Amino acid sequence: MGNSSGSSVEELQACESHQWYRKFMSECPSGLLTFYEFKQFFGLRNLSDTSDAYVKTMFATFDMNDDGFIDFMEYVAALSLVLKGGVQQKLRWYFKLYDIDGSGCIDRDELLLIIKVSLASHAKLDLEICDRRR
Ligand SMILES: [Ca+2]
Ligand SMILES: [Ca+2]
Repeated sequence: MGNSSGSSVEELQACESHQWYRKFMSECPSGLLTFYEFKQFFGLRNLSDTSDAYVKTMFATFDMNDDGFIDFMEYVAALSLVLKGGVQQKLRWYFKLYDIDGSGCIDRDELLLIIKVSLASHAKLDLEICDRRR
């Protein structure tokens, strides 16, 4: 990474991550997010079975010690990786996210699921945008 100090992108990212930390503290004062709260947190409602399975995998990726909760440290670790991590780190994280059965490779079914979920979420986004325009 370059050492250009005070670039606006870095400032923006720092500001953005600060907001995410505050969101966690205000919406989750107990410091532990359950799967249900995780969905609420990201505003994920009325998910199809496919999307729900995907979000569950995402939750498991955040929940590094597999205790069924996302604590603040796990949240910060995942967030800082997504916001500030290098390309390699991000790729590894996304790979883990998409390799649902943890086999070490992304097979045809997993690839199909990724496509299905991203199409579904785009469709949902379009719907939400349409709703707002009304
Ligand atoms: Ca945990
Ligand atoms: Ca796999």
